[in-house]
Amino acid sequence: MKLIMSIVQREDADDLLKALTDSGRKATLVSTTGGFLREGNATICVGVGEDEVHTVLGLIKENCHTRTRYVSPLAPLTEPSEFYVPEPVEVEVGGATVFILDVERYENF
Ligand code: 2BA
Repeated sequence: MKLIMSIVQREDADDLLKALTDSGRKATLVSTTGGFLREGNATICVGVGEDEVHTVLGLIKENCHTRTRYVSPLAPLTEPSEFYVPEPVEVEVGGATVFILDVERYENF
């Protein structure tokens, strides 16, 4: 068995959860925050058999989209802050960051 942990944007989480549950799979949504942007994102955990990994990855790809965010960098410590005009930096986020872990044991009481 594998645990698929998929970090996705909040905007895509509902569609992905619906696709997973419509396909008869169980899923858990955990509200998370990205370390770089410090924006809310969503981590969706799905426990599946090894033969289902490919299908679940397909659902993730179909439902999670790449988006552009603009981040204002912090003033560098070496420059006096009154002369520093931050230029927003373009950052491309997503579709999804996926970790696939081996499950040693699974119980569902
Ligand atoms: P964040 O950490 O908020 O990162 C959002 C986006 O900012 C990233 O998109 C990436 O394009 C950019 N980014 C991240 N760190 C950067 C850095 N040090 N310098 C420049 N740009 C940077 P994604 O790569 O699609 O990641 C989306 C979210 O997935 C991340 O949100 C984080 O929550 C998670 N994530 C990505 N890679 C991860 C990893 N190796 N381990 C744990 N979580 C990860």
